Amino acid sequence: MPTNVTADYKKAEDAFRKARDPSERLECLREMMRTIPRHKGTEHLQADIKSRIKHLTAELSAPKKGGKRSGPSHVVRPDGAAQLCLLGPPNAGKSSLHSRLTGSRTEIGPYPHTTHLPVPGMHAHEDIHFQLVDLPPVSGDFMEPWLVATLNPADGALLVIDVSDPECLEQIPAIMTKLAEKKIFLHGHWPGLAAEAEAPPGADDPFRLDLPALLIANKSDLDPDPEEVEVLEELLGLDFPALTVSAQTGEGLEALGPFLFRALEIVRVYTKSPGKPPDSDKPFTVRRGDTVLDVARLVHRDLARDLKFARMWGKNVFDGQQTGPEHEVEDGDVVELHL
Ligand SMILES: Nc1nc2c(ncn2[C@@H]2O[C@H](COP(=O)(O)OP(=O)(O)O)[C@@H](O)[C@H]2O)c(=O)[nH]1
Ligand SMILES: [Mg+2]
Repeated sequence: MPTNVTADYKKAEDAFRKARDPSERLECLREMMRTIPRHKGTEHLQADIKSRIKHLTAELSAPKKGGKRSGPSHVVRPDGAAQLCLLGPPNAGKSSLHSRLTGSRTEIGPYPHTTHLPVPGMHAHEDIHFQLVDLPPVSGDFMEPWLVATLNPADGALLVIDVSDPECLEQIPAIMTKLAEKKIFLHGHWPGLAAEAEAPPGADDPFRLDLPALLIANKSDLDPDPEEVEVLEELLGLDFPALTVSAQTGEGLEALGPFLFRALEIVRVYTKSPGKPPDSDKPFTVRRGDTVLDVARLVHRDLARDLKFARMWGKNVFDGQQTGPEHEVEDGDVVELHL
């Protein structure tokens, strides 16, 4: 990134990095375009911003089919505790996994390229859900141009391979190269398992996307060697955490929810109204390090603005303890917000 940009531009860029909602991201891009200093050193960046505005605008104004669809077609609004995208070569079993894990009816076929659009679905883990997005395959030859916009809001990637197919040794590096051409980089550094893999380099480029990835070695029913995935990772030089599963038999799939919960450091918080029992069936989810104020923001924007203090019940507080907005929440905390 050019160094001689203004404070206003930097502010817009920071907001862009943090924004997850597609329309919010578009707003930020417009602000970046408005505030970027116009000189030779920023020409590349200006062009990049312009093309992203164009694409995102097109996505957000996608035509409504039969008057039913109201959102964008290729950008899936994040929902649940986290959003994970299924990446991988054709026929690896992405759609089969998606269908088994979320109960979706995404198209499954013994021939490649059955899936044409992102398909969201919710995977239940205890009392929360993870949003899994089924995607068309990526290969060395082809990647849907809109995939970049789709991957942007994701919290992580599930890289699915067919362990019984030796071709995955060529497919994985080809996929990584294809993604890198679009500034998308997969790494094994999940926040909750930070010590186990190398961290991605701190990026200056606002459009670079570093996504933590979990390798899903699918079709274990066809290749029952439990060491296979370790051998593959060794050969590929990958340090991603891995799960060996079978979408067909269901073997290994029960480990996904607990993995995501731990790796993404999900924290569940239950809200309550004064004098009433907590809403124990539907927690709000934040991440380790997040505060009472972050919870308030999820409940309602205005609430965050007017929040004075909270009363809390949980592991690190005594029953009914009064805490400030900056108090860090723990998994299982009950919070009563006071304005
Ligand atoms: N034996 C076996 N076959 C599978 C498994 N998962 C998927 N398949 C088959 O592999 C083919 C491709 O599956 P699909 O889910 O469409 O793959 P995608 O292209 O990655 O979405 C289909 O014929 C599936 O029935 C598995 O775990 N074991
Ligand atoms: Mg598919």
